[in-house]
Amino acid sequence: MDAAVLDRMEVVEGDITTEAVDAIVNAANETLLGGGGVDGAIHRAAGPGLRDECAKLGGCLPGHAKVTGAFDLPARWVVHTVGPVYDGLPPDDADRLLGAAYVNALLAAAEAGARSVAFPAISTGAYGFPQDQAARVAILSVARALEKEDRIDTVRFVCFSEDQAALHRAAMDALRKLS
Ligand code: AR6
Repeated sequence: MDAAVLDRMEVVEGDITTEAVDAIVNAANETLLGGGGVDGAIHRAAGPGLRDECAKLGGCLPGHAKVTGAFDLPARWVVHTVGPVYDGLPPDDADRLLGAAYVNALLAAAEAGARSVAFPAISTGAYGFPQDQAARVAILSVARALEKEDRIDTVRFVCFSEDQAALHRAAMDALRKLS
């Protein structure tokens, strides 16, 4: 791992709907028609135009990502991805699908023209992914993707609690020690 990659990643605690980055990532469901958690918060803050655009996308499979405008949000784009539902999956499959959600969201953002991207902790709410395991997958998969993706300058992990932020920082520290 190239340590310079970690300098392009930061962890903050906050509400992702207020992030003035180029693209925010939404932890959506396969319908892309809205829901609770961060998905609900993003749709409420973006306004009804977001649901109208999402309705034209034909849904999204777990691990994949689709881009829309951001309407009333401060960001320019919303990248909708779908994480895995943790229960019932072998842990390796869950990790692989969660990693794919992060990487494909990052690539979709880069493809749209974003240079800064903010992620919530995908799958760690309604989809039941253990917080520590999800933080390790998030940090490792994004770091590996950034090594190959120079269109993205910065990735911000917007955590919704102090504990979640601490787990993401610990995962960053563990990677830094390996680099
Ligand atoms: N900013 C940042 N993080 C947030 C915010 C916010 N405003 N609100 C919640 N979180 P979840 P999932 C955190 O359940 O597990 C939806 O109904 C939250 O604390 O939003 O991927 C979708 O429609 C948690 O750590 O997403 C799907 O049906 C994290 O965001 C389903 O939930 C993710 O929790 C997706 O489940």
